[in-house]
Amino acid sequence: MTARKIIIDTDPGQDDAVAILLALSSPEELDVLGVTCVAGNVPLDLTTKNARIICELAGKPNTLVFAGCDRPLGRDLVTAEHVHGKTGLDGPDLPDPEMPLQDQHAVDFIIDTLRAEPSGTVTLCPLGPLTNIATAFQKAPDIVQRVQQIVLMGGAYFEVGNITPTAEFNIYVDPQAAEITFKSGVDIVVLPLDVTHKALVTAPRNDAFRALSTPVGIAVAQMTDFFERFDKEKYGSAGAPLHDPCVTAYLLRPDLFTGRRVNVEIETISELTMGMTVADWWGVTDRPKNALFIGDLDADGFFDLLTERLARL
Ligand SMILES: [Ca+2]
Repeated sequence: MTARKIIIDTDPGQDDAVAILLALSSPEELDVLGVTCVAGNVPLDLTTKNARIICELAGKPNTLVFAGCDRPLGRDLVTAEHVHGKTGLDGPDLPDPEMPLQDQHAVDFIIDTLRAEPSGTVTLCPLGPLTNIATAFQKAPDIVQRVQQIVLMGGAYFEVGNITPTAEFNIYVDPQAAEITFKSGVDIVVLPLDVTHKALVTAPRNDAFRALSTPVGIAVAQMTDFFERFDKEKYGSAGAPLHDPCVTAYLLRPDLFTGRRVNVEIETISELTMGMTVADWWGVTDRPKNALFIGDLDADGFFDLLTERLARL
């Protein structure tokens, strides 16, 4: 089996960090061609720094990390320090990165890679606002049909919103980019809040990370400890939802997830519901089905996979 080629597009973020660690721990299955950073949870200068901190934590300093778009296509940047802390990676005390940021712009890396690799062999894995992806599609429309699949964290339907009453953060930050992506015709798998809110880091699950007693295991436990404070106050839930690692876990073990092929449209006009992912879960329209919208996962299987793989780093 050859490893599946992926580009991780990300705004780290503690949960992005765990998603990246899971990918880098699984080289037999996933070939991380590059990590492209975008402004989102925190501004771009911090997401590019955090991505490199995580690659070094994973012992993979040769990973290619690129800086992308520093603001959404048509709106002011909204960030989420209230969730992720001032640095975006609050929790563990990790050293500043020594590995370089690549000179090339993330959008050009995405374009060049999709043109250079055989058509249909590169999967895009967005974990933040979709600005880099949409910009690449607009700048080089020829690459759209070359994308194997987009597997993204974003949106919500039954769980509605986490940044507004109706919108999930990644989609809300750049709804125009989300609309371009969802209308692109690429095969899309969506990991929305409906499933990520079932991937909860309970105390025993976090103890399992800590018990790895490795720098990675301890850092992940510290990150989720920090992240958890916000969610427990807000939702009273049993622990922090690990949103972005659902994307990597889906690539490794799609059998852990269930969903439904539906039409998903993005609200880009109404300020009241801006960035809402309008998913036709019940099939009440004849709009074309453009996404596999995931609704459930085997949470124990997910955490077993995560713990087993993180132990490899
Ligand atoms: Ca993210």
